[in-house]
Amino acid sequence: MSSGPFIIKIGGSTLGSTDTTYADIAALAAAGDVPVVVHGGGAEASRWLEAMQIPSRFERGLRVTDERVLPVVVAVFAGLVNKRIVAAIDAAGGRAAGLTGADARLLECRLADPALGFVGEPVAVNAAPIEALLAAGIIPVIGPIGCVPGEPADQLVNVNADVVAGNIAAALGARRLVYLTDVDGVRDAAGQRIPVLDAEQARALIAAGTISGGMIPKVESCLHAVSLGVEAQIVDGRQPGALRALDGAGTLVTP
Ligand code: X2W
Repeated sequence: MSSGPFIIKIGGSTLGSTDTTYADIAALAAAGDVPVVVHGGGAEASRWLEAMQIPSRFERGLRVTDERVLPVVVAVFAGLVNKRIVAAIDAAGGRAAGLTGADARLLECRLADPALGFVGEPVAVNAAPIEALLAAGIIPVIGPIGCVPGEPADQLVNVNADVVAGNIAAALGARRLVYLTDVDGVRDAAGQRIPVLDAEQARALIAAGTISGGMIPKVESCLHAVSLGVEAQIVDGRQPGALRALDGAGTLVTP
């Protein structure tokens, strides 16, 4: 098992609810558990796009990001959502600072698929900005924007936040990766929560369509991380104290 940081992914649909996530993150940092936060904000982006009369379209859980969508998702993820989380952790007694994958080329990407537009698929993680913040005792809060290196400027791209979290956990040699989401874990075909899910069973459930939509990138990112020795778990972030009661909660993914 790795001994590195604790990656906590906060999903858009659990953002802004009255849970205890931010206080728990501040407490983890105070206890020396080295939290690194990765956030989404897909629901918030969809609200802003709707207000601007730009329709949202997803393929296999990924937002089709054309030249009208891109500036909105950059503004919402790197700006509004990121700063709200930083402010909430600060108010809970932690010290947090925001980054995205475009800062110091933290997350270098290539274009995932021409049909998806400006959607990035990570190819490299440059962990230096995260390590610099951690060395200063600051909690990094990372938004799901990546960069495709180029001239005259790197191309900003939209990256699924679950994929960002998995790649950062793998690159940092994280101890633990927890996805806080708005369901109580991965469900089987009968709708029952699966407490422990191994790679073979996960792949079969994806192939059968039982694991679908936004759960696919979560489970695939967990499988990637666990293959590198990270402990990965998907839990219900709406529960107060979710980060303090991880044993037996949600779905633990195993190799
Ligand atoms: C996502 C990034 C945000 C995200 C999007 O635009 O919705 C892609 O799909 P949640 O809250 O974790 O769903 N990007 C490419 O993943 O947010």
